[in-house]
Amino acid sequence: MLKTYQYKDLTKEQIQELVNRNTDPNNAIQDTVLQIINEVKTVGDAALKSYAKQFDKVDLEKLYLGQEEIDELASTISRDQMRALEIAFQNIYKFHQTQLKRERTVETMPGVKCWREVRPIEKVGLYIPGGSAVLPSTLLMLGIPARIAGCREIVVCSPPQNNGKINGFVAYCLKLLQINKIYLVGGAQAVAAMAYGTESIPKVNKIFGPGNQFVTKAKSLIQGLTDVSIDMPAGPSEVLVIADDTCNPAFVAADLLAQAEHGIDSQSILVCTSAEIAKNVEAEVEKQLEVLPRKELAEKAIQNSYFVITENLQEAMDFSNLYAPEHLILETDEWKPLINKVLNAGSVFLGHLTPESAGDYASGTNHTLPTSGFARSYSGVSVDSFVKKITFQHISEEGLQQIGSTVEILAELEGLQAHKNAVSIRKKD
Ligand code: HSO
Ligand code: ZN
Repeated sequence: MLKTYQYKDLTKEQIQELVNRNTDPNNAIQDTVLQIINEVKTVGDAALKSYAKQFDKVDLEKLYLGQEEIDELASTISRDQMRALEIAFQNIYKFHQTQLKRERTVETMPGVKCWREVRPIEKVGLYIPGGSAVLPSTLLMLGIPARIAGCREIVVCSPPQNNGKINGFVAYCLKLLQINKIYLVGGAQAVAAMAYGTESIPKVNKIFGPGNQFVTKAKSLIQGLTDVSIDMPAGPSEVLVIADDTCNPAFVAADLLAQAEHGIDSQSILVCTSAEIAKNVEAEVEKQLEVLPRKELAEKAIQNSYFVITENLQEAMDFSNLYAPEHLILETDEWKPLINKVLNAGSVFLGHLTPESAGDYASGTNHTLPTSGFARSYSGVSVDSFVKKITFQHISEEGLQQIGSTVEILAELEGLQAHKNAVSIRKKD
């Protein structure tokens, strides 16, 4: 069922093809999304209501739920579920809290002091998907670093259920985050609304969150069209597992399927140093797949996935670094020496007892990560994503003496006389 390649038989071009995962090569989605963006920009709330009718099959009188409605929905979930969300909240909070560090002031020359100060991005927009699976965990992964950063306004958009509400788990997460409003808007129209602002929905400075291909396309388009930035281009979710003969094939199969059940365009790659183990993993995949409620989705994603057999772990790492996976799981006893060899990956899971699911929900790390090869150049979401770092400097009299002639000479060689004067006039004073 699964395509299997021998690493040593692959040419450079074939490897390139295997690691390439552009899901919209012909920009097929772009036209629709541009139309939606334009409609929201010009018509505002009325356009959002008509999209809710068209896509979410619901007539909305108002485009948000307030504190009372959120409280009521949150109270419908069980004690155990509340407790699990609270533990996840605490662990994610603990891990992210350490990311806010004050840097020291550097005196580059006597009297020339430079430093950076951290300031929150004032208004942020969080998109919480609600398509084939509602992901309250994503609200925690975005809301917690936004709170720690100190963002003044946190706008949350999520598509409404067809009763015009949101699910109780999302509502409970809003309460944990002390956010008292949620906008009932999904898809590309939510991104457009937060980028331009409408009568109901505030315009923000930066938009975060995963979504389907329409949401992702809208995020990259508004980045070019407006002054609003985005967290990262994020495509369908993916995992790459590296396994050797110390692995438990049933664990490996479970991890591949956990990824596959996200959606038909997800990818689960196994890079294995033993063809025999790979066969066992494949048998386990088939067995475990049979009883999954989301079997149909997972099966399609598995068809879109493949195995690579390598001679050793070094080759496996070489392939992984070329692929640059969103999630990398190292299911080998030898995971420690591999850490330094990881060059491109969003988030890494070490050893046999560290499933990706732990990081998806509750261990503390963020699950909003670069996909589609963007792990070559982007980091996952963290508190850093919600702040700016502003540089400051102060030059004293001594400092001006120290640095003055250097600046004057450099200004002169660039032919910028006014730059030189800005120093000379002070030196004379
Ligand atoms: N694996 C997804 C996150 C997620 N999984 C949410 C379950 N819920 C992207 O990292
Ligand atoms: Zn997941």
